[in-house]
Amino acid sequence: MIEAKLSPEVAEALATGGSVVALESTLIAHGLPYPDNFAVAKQLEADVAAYGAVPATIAVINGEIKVGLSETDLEIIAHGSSIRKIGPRDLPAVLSKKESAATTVASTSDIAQSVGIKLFATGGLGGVHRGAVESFDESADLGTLASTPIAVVAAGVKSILDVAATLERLETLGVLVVGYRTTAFPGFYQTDSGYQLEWKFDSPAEVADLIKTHSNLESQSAIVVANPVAKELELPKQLHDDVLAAGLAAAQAAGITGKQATPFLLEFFHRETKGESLRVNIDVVRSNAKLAAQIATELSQLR
Ligand code: PSU
Ligand code: MN
Repeated sequence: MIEAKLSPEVAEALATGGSVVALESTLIAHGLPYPDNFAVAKQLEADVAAYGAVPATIAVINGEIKVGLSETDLEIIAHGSSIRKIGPRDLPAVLSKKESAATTVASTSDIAQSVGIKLFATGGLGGVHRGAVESFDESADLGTLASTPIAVVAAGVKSILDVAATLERLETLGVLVVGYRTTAFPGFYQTDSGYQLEWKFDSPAEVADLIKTHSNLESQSAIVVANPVAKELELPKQLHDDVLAAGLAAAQAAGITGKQATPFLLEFFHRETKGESLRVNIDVVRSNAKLAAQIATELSQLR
């Protein structure tokens, strides 16, 4: 069993059937540069609250799993370069050593689900890396989503990945992926990845009903609610494709593999696009946090 320390607001909302949205800490610690990341962490919490839900940012602080962070906790995470990025398998090690760590989509989902949270908002999911046929690099996010009943609002998977292979793996693993107001699978920095989805849901109430139905069926997998960045806010395609090609080449030249790959490429994007990708990344996570809060609020009215 996962034992976590809930903030008073989160504990109260969970006890009274209120709406709660989980937020992850890896995107703060390793996905965004300091000090913007601290401001974004606060902004995401405010966005969730503005739509009537309680934000629950999740991390490990000094050997304790926390659901709902204090300002001091957020500071620790935001100064994250020295903080580990941990998946579910690392939890016992970091707790045992009484360290602090940032949780990924996988470990955040695991913890959130175990305390009774139904909605989780992030930027883009992890998935199958390019060249995975040789490297075997597939994010632990996928395995966890297969066995964790929670709804994750994300702008698809990061475009640095092999998107087609990731969609195939999600199908194999039994993870339902639905588009929010679209059947075009989002491409993280871009509205459309070029891949199609079979399902489209058009309002927070419709998604809440889907989550309720999934729960009635006692389905054990996650649902991915794919929420695209608005067309006028996306990263221009040519810029995206050029920077991605350069970033993949730079990662290879520098021998970057494994869990360093995602932070390296995100940082490369932020630097080479002179902050444009950072702006899109922030738009994406804010929009996902707001949608998750709206869905959570609808869901608490259904229950
Ligand atoms: N989405 C973002 N920024 C991020 C991540 C997702 O917008 O930094 C993080 C998530 O925590 C995700 C992780 O779980 O990257 C995946 O890393 P890997 O590919 O090493 O499993
Ligand atoms: Mn990996």
